[in-house]
Amino acid sequence: SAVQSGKAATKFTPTKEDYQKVYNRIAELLDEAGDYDDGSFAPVVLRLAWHASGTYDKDTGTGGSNFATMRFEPESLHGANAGLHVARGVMEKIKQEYPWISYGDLWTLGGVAAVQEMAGPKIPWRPGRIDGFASNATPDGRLPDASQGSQHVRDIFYRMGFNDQEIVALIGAHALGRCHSDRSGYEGPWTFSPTTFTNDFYKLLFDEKWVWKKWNGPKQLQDKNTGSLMMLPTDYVLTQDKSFKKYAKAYADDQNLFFKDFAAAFAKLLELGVPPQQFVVAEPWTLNTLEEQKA
Ligand code: ZEM
Repeated sequence: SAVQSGKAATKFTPTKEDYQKVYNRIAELLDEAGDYDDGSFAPVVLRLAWHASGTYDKDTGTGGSNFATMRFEPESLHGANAGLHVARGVMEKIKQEYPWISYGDLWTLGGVAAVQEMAGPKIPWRPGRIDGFASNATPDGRLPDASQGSQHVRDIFYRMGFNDQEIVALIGAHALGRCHSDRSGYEGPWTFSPTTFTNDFYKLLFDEKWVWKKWNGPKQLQDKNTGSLMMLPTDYVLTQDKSFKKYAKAYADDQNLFFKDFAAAFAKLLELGVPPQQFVVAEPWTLNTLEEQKA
């Protein structure tokens, strides 16, 4: 062995194929959700990738996906992260099988697999994040508050370095998953197909009539027609703010444009806070879906 011979052990250098293996294992586990929500862990795993990255502050260079600090308290207990223990638990199984991958790479790769396996666009991705410490965590309050208006949404996303077009594209992820009253306080899904990536979020925003839900919970909207869909106040802002509305309409009218713009903005989100020299390749990779790998 390396120890007996006195030589340093050779460090395992994973290749693109190794990351594809991890991707594949994530993709399998996303589907093994049984009765959980709509039968898939993909939406909550996508939300983990977003919350791990969305703490970034461009002025101080703090936060972002590099150190995976949500593993530690108090960040794991921040109100915005309620429920994400489910996603971290799924990811932990993968970490046990592939211990060489960093948590930051694993969680962001989870976001990539979630989008792609739910029939979304290809998300360019590359490894290089390192595991940090609790001391690398950012204070509470960096993620958006759904009860607020357009000024708050801009403050939060401009801090990460996004523009209005990218903000609107990113929030289109609300085609997926649902709100849980025991997590955020809000309740219900945004679309009728919460495990398929579509531009339905924007279509519904404009096509349905939205009314305030009459209940004891936080202020949220429901579709007048069926009452079974929801919008957060920050979602509705995309139809009220002139600049946001322009992009939201464009995405409602053009699915391909949404897919293209979402892929670019989400790939950018996943790299926030990672020093460029840490990435092991200059050009991000495109990993294949399970479907594409079927002979
Ligand atoms: Zn969300 N999001 N989000 N989001 N989000 C929830 C759920 C999901 C906001 C927000 O407060 C909430 C982005 C932007 C913003 C997803 C992805 C992305 C929930 C419900 C809330 C309250 C949580 C719960 O109760 O479980 C706000 C205010 C946002 C911006 C203004 C961006 C950007 C996302 C990805 C790119 C996803 C996939 C979910 C569904 C999670 C699940 O468990 O089903």
